[in-house]
Amino acid sequence: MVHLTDAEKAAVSGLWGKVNADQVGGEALGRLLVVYPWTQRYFDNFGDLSSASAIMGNAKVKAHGKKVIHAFDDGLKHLDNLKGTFATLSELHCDKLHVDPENFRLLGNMIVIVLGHHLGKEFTPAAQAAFQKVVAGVATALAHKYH
Ligand code: HEG
Repeated sequence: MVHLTDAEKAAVSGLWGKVNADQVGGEALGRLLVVYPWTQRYFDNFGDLSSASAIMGNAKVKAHGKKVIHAFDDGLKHLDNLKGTFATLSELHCDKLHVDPENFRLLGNMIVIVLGHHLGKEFTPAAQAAFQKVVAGVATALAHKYH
């Protein structure tokens, strides 16, 4: 459960509207695969992941990042019911994909880093704090069915 103040909710949706979400998704997933290379094990059908530039330019990484960020975007619209919103995806990642839930936290932090990069000065400490709550809430919701 995440508790954002009204001001935090406004900051999150306002800033989210200023970024290219598809691009944020691709870059965040790409950075995850670069910085934590063991996460590549889940994407062995993605082709060339042999270097940072190969990963960041990989069309399958971009396409999958887009898919992931669309689900994340849906979560932003349901901040008061993240568990319900991610119930099916949690089951999929746990039962079928066997993704270690720690990776949800790692990806969430990558999303924050990419937002900081895209938004520059507008990504104030208060805005970052609000987004950290969101990514933590999404990670917890995705991990929910693991217990
Ligand atoms: Mg996951 C599939 C969302 C983190 C590995 N992920 C998917 C799909 C969605 C999604 C919407 C497609 C589901 C479908 O086809 O029905 N993923 C999603 C979110 C987040 C996340 C919202 C976190 C914010 N995923 C995540 C992480 C990993 C991972 C951290 C692994 C490190 N996801 C993964 C894999 C697939 C999906 C391996 C299947 C890819 C495929 O073969 O198409």
